[in-house]
Amino acid sequence: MKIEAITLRELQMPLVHFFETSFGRTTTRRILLVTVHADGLEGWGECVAGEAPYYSEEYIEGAWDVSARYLAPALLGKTLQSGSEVPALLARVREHRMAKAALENAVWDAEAQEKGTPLWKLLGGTQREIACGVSIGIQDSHEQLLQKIETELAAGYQRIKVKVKPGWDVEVLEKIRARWNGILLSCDANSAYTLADSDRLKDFDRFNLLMIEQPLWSDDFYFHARLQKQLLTAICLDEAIRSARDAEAALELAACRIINIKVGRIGGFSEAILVHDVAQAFKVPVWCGGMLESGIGRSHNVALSTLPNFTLPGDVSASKRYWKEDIIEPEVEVSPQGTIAVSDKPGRGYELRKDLIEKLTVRKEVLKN
Ligand code: OSB
Ligand code: MG
Repeated sequence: MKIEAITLRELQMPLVHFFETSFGRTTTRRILLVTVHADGLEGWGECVAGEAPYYSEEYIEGAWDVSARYLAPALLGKTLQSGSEVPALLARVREHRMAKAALENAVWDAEAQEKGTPLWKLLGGTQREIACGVSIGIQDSHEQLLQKIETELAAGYQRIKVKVKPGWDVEVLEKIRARWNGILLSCDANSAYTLADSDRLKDFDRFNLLMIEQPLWSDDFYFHARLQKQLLTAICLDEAIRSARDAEAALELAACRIINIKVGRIGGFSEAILVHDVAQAFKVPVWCGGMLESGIGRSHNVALSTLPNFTLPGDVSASKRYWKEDIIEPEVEVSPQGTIAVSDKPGRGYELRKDLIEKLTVRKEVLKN
């Protein structure tokens, strides 16, 4: 396929309920979508960068700029067979993984359509059904959090993850465990602690958590390895793992026992598959994380989650938890057993609601050679 044009667009989508982590609260997502136009096909990708550089250094304005100025021009006019050829073409630009992932994944999306294959099969997926958990943000009160957990458990989700930070941690976990002793429960600190908090983190051991996600600095393996030695609870790295090389280094150091794979953070499907493979070789399970994506990113997360070593429930949950109306059809729906069945349709398996996408678009730029 010859890449004839690339469209960048920003959508603004208000969340049904605010989402708060240790680094801040989001009420409306500003979402950068890219469309790759090739041989009459349209491949779509989503850049998961936040509105501000708080989760990582990437943010929507920066991602837009680097995409328009450097990344899209490196693809325009090129003839490609596969999404797997994209990383080499973008390699001259350092980092900017979320911006790169949107473009690479759009090419995979087009490739799946061109080959008439479901995207998940093209990626090497083997599971026809994926297990779903939910990520629940920091709330205004403990009561509000407990109510949310109750709703999600009733909906069938297989694992509850709560966000924690100093001041919203032990007491919260105590209350959850007092009410639901047996559920699969984990927590995510988004780098809110330091080694000075080791005793507090050790205290988390009494809650029988499936994992503690990214307790320490977003760029660290070494001190996570030190902390892991002191904890019974498994550490899962999110922010710190940006490549297969990172995964290998972290696992060799025993900095974690579980990895959260986010295709945006890792820079695209090709590298995400490599991270999956490294973890598998170390017999370390992975799961698919989320970044409050619209249906496009969500459908790509569903496809990635079908790879064999995605053995823990992911943060891949129903569209309606985030959006009044999602931009795909059907929306992502989760069964009462907390699973999503993958589609055998060619491509991403979900149609686009183009009228709604246009309606939500606040900025658009078409790039051509
Ligand atoms: O750390 O997993 C995270 C959302 C934004 C930024 C970081 C994270 C999250 C989530 C939400 O936990 C996952 C989802 O999309 O449901
Ligand atoms: Mg996380």
